Amino acid sequence: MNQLTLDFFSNPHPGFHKTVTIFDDVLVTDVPIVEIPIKLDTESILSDIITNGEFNPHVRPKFNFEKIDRISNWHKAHLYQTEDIEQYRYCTNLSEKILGDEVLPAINVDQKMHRSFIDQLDKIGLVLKWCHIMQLGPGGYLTPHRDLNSNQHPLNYFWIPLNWPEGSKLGVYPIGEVKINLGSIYLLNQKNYVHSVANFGNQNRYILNGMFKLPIDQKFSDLVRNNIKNQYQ
Ligand SMILES: O=C(O)CCC(=O)C(=O)O
Ligand SMILES: [Fe+2]
Repeated sequence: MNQLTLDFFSNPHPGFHKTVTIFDDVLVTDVPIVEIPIKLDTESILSDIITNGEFNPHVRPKFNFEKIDRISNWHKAHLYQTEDIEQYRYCTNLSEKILGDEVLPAINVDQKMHRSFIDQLDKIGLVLKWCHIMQLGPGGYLTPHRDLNSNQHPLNYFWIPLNWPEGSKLGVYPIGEVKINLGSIYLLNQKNYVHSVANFGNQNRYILNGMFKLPIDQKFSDLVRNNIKNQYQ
């Protein structure tokens, strides 16, 4: 584990004390993370994916200007990709395309795979735009970072734990370590708040992350609003 990540998880955080304005377009609301408890069957999602998914290690643990690795023991598989997403970000043939310095693994646009997750989302009126599964192995970590991007809906980014073996951690500044409940969807404002994950245990940890197609269903939007109120007001 690198020192920055160790410090992030061992030092106290100040807590989030700002007054929150909840917008009508609820995913524009600027809070660090919101838990949406909805009782997803994570076991069936995980077993479905583990049998179908093909994991690729991240090719660049460190960028040229950095002195320390930002990533360790972190692997990903593309799970779902709608055709309307910017094609340039991904490639269909690993050896063919290189974007910047990063080689991105093949995408799977087969919507028949991974039915468990897609069907469960369907029941609550949600449709995927894209989705990855992330495997974080023993000793793995992502150094505290923000994911700078042009997403106008900072809460349109889901992070869903599929298992949570002992020693797994998610931290978001300024809240600190997040208590994880399997079955919940976490909307993570990865754009505006520094966050980090680590695996201090000895088993693989799996999460799904991605974006929903907008606009989201009215019922889900109300659910998000209520949970922001409960968690921040
Ligand atoms: O938990 C993970 O594997 C990824 C966490 C993260 O940094 C992100 O989703 O932006
Ligand atoms: Fe991130």
